[in-house]
Amino acid sequence: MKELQTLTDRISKARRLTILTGAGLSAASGVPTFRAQDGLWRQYRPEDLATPEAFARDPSVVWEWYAWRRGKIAACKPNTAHHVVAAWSQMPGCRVITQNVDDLHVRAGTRDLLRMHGSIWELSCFERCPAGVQSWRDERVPLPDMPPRCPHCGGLARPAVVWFGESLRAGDVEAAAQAAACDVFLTIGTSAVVYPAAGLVHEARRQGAFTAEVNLEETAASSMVDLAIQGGAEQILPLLYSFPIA
Ligand code: BV8
Repeated sequence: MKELQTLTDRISKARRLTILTGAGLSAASGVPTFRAQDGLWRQYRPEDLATPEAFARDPSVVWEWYAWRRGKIAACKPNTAHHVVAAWSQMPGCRVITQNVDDLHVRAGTRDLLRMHGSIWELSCFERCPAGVQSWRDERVPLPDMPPRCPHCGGLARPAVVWFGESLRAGDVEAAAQAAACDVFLTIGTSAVVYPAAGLVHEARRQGAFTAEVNLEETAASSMVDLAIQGGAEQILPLLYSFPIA
């Protein structure tokens, strides 16, 4: 396929390569995506559970959902797409930005990963007590006490993820915007509907980057990128990866 060769060349020649990933990157590992049918948990839409309002209303049901996802993710391992992204991340000038909270990129050894929406393996204090604002890592599955408590103030602990209606960490938005200034911007496995992440490919294009998308299907970004390749990331990425030219 000519497109594959074009993109392989662009990536291997890029001095500044920026990669944005979404739930589709982890689909082949068995992690449910948000929009696919199996994305629904019971009858809830993710947007209904991943909000501070939902947590304040019923922290137990929201924690049950995160515990269910932690259980699923704990049984998964990075797939070939994660390993190719990890290899690219070793290249000078490469930035990897993910919307995923599963940390499979971390487990694949991705260098300098920007986790825009946080990590499902980190908790923080919902009451925002001074010591509990800084998140702490807890990978225990199952979590011994549900809902978990803040070890500092005994108040409710929450998943240290960015919920809908919550602003991202200031530094992360900044870093993501800087990473959009690149030669090649590659968006992989995201439906491109959640902002500010979905705005990055537009920003990259505005700054003159060659923009490309790998996704199983058409997305909100497909019509505006220079090159859209339809297929599974776990199949396509190994074809795009050429050992770095010394
Ligand atoms: C904010 C963490 C300031 C939690 C997540 C501008 C316009 C419109 C709305 C807004 C806007 N600005 C802000 C908003 C509101 C909102 C938003 O964007 N709403 C959307 C729904 C319209 N944004 C926010 O609230 C953000 N905060 O802006 O703060 C502010 C506040 C209020 C008002 C104004 C400004 C915070 C957003 C972060 C929310 N947290 N996750 C958790 O995980 O529990 S978002 C979460 O959903 C994920 O992290 C991810 O970002 C998103 C899911 O999207 P994808 O990853 O793309 O997954 P999806 O399932 O949708 O698609 C999978 C894709 O993969 C599909 O295309 C499929 O075809 C493809 N695929 C499947 N298998 C494969 C594959 N591709 C390749 N290979 C395969 N094998």
